Amino acid sequence: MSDHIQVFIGLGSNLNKPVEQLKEAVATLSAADGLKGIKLSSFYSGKPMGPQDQPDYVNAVFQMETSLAPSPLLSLLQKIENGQGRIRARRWGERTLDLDILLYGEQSVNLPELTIPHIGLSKRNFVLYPLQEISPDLVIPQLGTLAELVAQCSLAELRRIEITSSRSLSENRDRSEGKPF
Ligand code: A4P
Ligand code: MG
Repeated sequence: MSDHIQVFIGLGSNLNKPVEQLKEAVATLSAADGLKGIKLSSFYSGKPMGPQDQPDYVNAVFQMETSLAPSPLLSLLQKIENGQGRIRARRWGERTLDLDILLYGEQSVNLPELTIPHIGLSKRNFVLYPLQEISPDLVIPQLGTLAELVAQCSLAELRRIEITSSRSLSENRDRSEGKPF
């Protein structure tokens, strides 16, 4: 892939078998044109941020390389969300799949439809802890080091629920003929 940019995609689900939703999204992302999987965090389960009358969430972070510009990448993620039955009902409400662009290289993006770094990144344990697992030395544009942000963010009830391999996905892919999972 030419002109790779390193991106971190946040994945979240709390409907219709969340672990399966995340696995399906990882497979779709890995196979998409213009994206290449590098490292996937473990899956984490946690209480919902926002309305409490919804199921617990499963979250993960996927480090990828992309040749897509930020807006086309967002469009692709929204297409994948819709493909997995995403319905937008209420803000911070339940969803089969949420895909957020957490970081896009070292760039800051401020467009009407897209803010990078993702606006909630600095305060969300379900983003910071998976990020720390796969890329502990990250420095986040405008926000400082990941280590500082993690130190200020409680783990609360976040727990790791499924250990996924942190080997590079391309190694996995070599072993499984193009299918990382
Ligand atoms: N948008 C702007 N910047 C970005 C970005 N960097 N990545 C815009 C992705 N989208 C971005 O998002 C609304 C709009 O944000 C998009 O149309 C896009 O143009 P949405 O996914 O349609 O709606 P939403 O997700 O309900 O709103 P919001 O404010 O993005 O919510 P979040 O931040 O996604 O949070 N609790 C736990 N434990 N775990 C979770 O994952 N997720 C949410 C939703 C609530 N509670 C949660 C979790
Ligand atoms: Mg979202």
